[in-house]
Formats: sequence, C-alpha cells, structure tokens
Amino acid sequence: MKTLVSLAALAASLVAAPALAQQAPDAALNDAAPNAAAAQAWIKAADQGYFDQTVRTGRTQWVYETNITDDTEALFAASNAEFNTLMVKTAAEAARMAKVPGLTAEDQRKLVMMRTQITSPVPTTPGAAEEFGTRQARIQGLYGKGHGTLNGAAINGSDIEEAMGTSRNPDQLKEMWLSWHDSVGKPMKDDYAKMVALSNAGAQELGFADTGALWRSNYDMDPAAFAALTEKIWNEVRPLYVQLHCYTRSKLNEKYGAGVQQKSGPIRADLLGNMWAQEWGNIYDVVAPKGSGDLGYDVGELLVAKDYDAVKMVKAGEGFYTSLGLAPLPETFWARSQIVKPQGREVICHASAWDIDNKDDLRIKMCTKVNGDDFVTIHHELGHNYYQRAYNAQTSRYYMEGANDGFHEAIGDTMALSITPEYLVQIGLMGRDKVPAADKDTGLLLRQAMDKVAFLPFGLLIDRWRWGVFDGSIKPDNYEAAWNQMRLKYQGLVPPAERPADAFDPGAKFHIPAVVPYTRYFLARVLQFQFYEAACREAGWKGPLHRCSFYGNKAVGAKLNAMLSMGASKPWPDALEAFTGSREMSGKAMIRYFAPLQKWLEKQNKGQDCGW
Ligand code: X8Z
Ligand code: ZN
Repeated sequence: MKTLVSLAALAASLVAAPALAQQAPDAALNDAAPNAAAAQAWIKAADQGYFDQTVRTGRTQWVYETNITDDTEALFAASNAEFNTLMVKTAAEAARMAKVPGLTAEDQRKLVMMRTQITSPVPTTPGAAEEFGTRQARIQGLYGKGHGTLNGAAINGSDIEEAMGTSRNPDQLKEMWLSWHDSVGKPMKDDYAKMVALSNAGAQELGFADTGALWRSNYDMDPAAFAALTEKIWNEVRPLYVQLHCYTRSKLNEKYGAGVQQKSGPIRADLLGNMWAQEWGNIYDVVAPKGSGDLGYDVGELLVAKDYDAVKMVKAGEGFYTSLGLAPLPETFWARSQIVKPQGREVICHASAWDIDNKDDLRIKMCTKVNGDDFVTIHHELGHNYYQRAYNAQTSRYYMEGANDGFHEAIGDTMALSITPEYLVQIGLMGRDKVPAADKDTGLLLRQAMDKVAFLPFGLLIDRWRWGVFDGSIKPDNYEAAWNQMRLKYQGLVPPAERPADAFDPGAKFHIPAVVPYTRYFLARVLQFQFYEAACREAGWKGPLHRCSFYGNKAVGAKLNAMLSMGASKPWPDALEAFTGSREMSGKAMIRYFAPLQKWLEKQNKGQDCGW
C-alpha cells in the first residue's frame, strides 16, 4: 500500500513543485519486492496519475498553442517537463513491477504500455526535463510564429501553405520554399540536436538503445519486426509511387520546360503544390489526362459556391459521423474549438484534435480555409475526436489510445475517402448533373492518387531520418545532407536550390519541432484503404471501389464504433480483425483501389525511363 500512496504523492508533487520530480526514484518502492496486490494497487494509482497529468498538460498545451506568448511558452515548457518526468518515472517503476509474480495478462499489458507509450523520454538528471521542455517550447514557438516571403513580403505559415498549392509561377514557388525552410528550419538546429541527446539519454535509462528503438516498441510486436513490416508495406506500394512520379515528372516537364523540370531524374520539390511535396493533389490541373481530365467539379470551388464558411465545413464533417449513427459533437466542442485563425495573437495553425478531460471535452484546433484540403483535414481531425469519445469508457488511461497510432490517424481519412461525387450530391454541395460519368474514372483516381499515393514515401522517410538521428548514424553535422539524401532516395525529389550544410530543412515540417512520431501517417495511409474496402463490403457496394460512399450506413457505423471503443485495450491485430477480418497491415487494399490507375499510368509511361 505504501506504493500506492507514494506514487500519488509523487504525482501531486509534480504539480505543486516540479523540482521535487528530480529527486531519486521513489525510495519506498525500492525497499522490498512488492507482492501482486501491491503491484496492482501501484498500477491503478499510476494509471490515475497518468490520467490526471494528461488533463493538466492538455490544458496548458491548449492555452499555449492557441496563444503563443513568452508566458505561455514558459508554462508549456514546465508542463512538458512535468509530463515527461512522470512518464519516465512510471516507466522505470513499471519495469520493476513487471517482475512481480502473480500478475494477470491485463496487468502485464498495462505495464508494457507504461514502458512504451512514451514519446520524449527525458533523463532523470536534475534539470534535464526542464531543459528539454524549454528547448521544445522554443522550437515549437518558432514553427508556430514562422514566416516565409512571397514577392519579398512576409507571409505566415497557413497562408504560405495555401499559396504553395495555388501558385504556378516557379520563381514564386522557389522563393516561398526557400524562405520558409531558411527562416523556420535553420534556427532550430542546435536546440534540436540537444533535444536528441537528452531524449536518447532518457531512453537509455529505460533500457532502450535509443529513442527510435523506444518508438518502434509501441506496436504489440518485436521492434525489429515492426521496422521490417514498414519496409514490407513500402515495397508493396513503391511500384505504384514510381509510376505516379514518372507521369507527374513528364507533365511538369511539359508545363514548365526543361529549364525548370528535367525530363528525367528527380522532381523539383516546390512544384508539387505542397510545401513539403507530401500530397500533390493541388496540381491536379497540371497532370489531368488530356480530354477526360476535367472532372467538372472541385471540392474547394463547390464550398465557395455554396457559401460555406469554416464552421459550416466542420458541421458537414460532423454530419458524416452522425449519418453513421454516432452521436453529435458536444456543445462545448463548438464553444471551445479554434476553427479559424484568431486575429491579433500567435497560434499553432497545424491542425490537431483534443480531448481535454479524457471524456467529452472534445475540440479541434485549426486555421481553416475554405478549400478542399481543409475539408479533408476536418474529416481527419473529427476522426480523432470520435475515436477519443468512443474509447472514453475504457478503464485504463493507457487504453484510451488508438489500437496503434496509425489507426488513430486513419479513421478520419477513411471517412474522407467517402467524399465521392455521389456523396457531394447527397449533402447538397453539388447538382446531380455534375456527377462525372464513367469516362472520368481515371481522372478521379488520379486526383486521389496525387494525395494518397504521393504521400507514401514522405510518410516513411520522416522517421527513417529520425531513426537514423536517434541511433547516431546521422550526426548533427550531417542532419541536412542526410535529410536531402532521404528525400531523394524515397521521394525522388530535390530542393529547388543547393542547400547549405547548416540548413535544417527537417525543422520546417511541423512534426519535427513538435516531436510527433510520423510512421503513424505512413501506416494510416494503407490502413485507411483496408478500412474503406471493409466498410464498402459491409455496405454491400457494387461498382468501382473509388465510387463507394458508406455515408448514412448504420451497419458500418456500428462496426466502426465496435473497433473504436476497444481503444488500445487489445493488440492492434484484434482491432483490425474486428473491422476488416484481417490481422495484417498491408498495402494490398490500396493497390486494389488504384489498380485501374496503375495500369493506365504504366501505359502513359511506356518508353520513359522511370525512376531517378
Ligand atoms: O499532421 C497531420 C494532421 C494532424 S494529426 C493534420 N497530418 C499529417 C501532416 O499534415 O503532415 C495528416 C496527414 C499527414
Ligand atoms: Zn491526425
């Protein structure tokens, strides 16, 4: 029982006086080996401590991200230190508890999660957690307040993101790309390198080789097998990517000429309609098939034509979920969310979804623009919120997570795949006369592939780079060069100009300063096609898969809710099986979806020297 009291006391001390958190690990736990009952009591208290800490840190982080000032930055830094300190202390104790005989499989599962659900393992040396927190708050602030230039004038993050999607002027694109990477990424490098060292020291204290090894340990399987699984999936989908790359390159060459885009070799990274070239759908107009490429509609234009504003877009997103039989969002969602960029203060615009009280204080934080990208992002974020609410009855905070983090990222995207022309008619965004005929199927698939397929190597390489940074094979001097090598190797891209060795282009992508692992998005990209295919099967869809919308289908909703409400209480293959019948994460469903397009691309690319 001592153990129970001491952890609660520890958690309390973390709030009142963070300095106490640096004292040696709880001595009370070290005197004698606890018995099963004591260990179970400890697990329960640790779980409650974690629950409470997520609420406290969540509130502080919300205030910081929706109002970046020197003060909120300092509060966030302290809260970050508190959170990471609690995580590592709990993990260290969980390792001891795991040796106690007589624990149930359930107890052991929680103990494993306590040891592996950690993103930033700070070391217990005095001041280390605070140093990490301060550095992270600083670089996250740099990202949030970041600017580039367009025609020499300053332009903020969300505006530059949009302008990268619409400009077709290669000089402007280059200016925006270079200015963003130089002004946002570069100043972060030293802080980032220090954070890596701190984080690795923390991971090693917990018995992991480095932070990357810790990240890979959170998938209900051997970490090496997990790395191999990502490689297997990549090999399944890579041929499709290479065909898309090849076709896109030739279209860019046609449009801009060899002075801007060569006929062979890598693609210039700023020409693809997105600051990071992670999704290319914005340049569909450049790659549309001759003759049949005009789809006759554009979601962004439809939203504008129908006078949608940001809130109405979110209501439409909610409408998709309620059509499946899920409950509407709570009133507080509408009162507390940040749906548009506020005036007169700095915020972090990168979209996110929150569940502040681990129950139903759901919120999104976006700087929504009325365009197709943000319509999809809204569905994505609400997927997180609906997942969060579905698992809120789980008895452990450790189970209030996705089956794995890829599941969490995939739910909303699965819904967004249902934004078909027929669906747009159903919700009154488009007239029935505008539904593209069957001869537009290639165009529809290509539009989708530009976002979905193009993303795959990007989704993989961010953590391939970080895994290398954490395991020491990529040293600070080599951060930039290794980044560009991976961009070339996986995506077949080059920056629009030679990059100086002291640049830090990874920092110009949100998830690097925010320390959000990225393999989740790679997994989600294939998982969403597994979920979508299963949902369409459940809905009894006959016809080309990409035309299927399961909007309004209560049976799909019930099945979805069954998977979502499991949270992380069972290993992810169980959750996957509950919804799809398969226990394997795989790229095959995605390949089936795009099969007609792949064939078409191969035909278009005939005679070309594909690859780079
Ligand atoms: O970061 C996100 C979401 C928030 S979880 C908006 N995504 C990745 C990104 O933007 O880089 C969604 C797609 C990939
Ligand atoms: Zn997400």
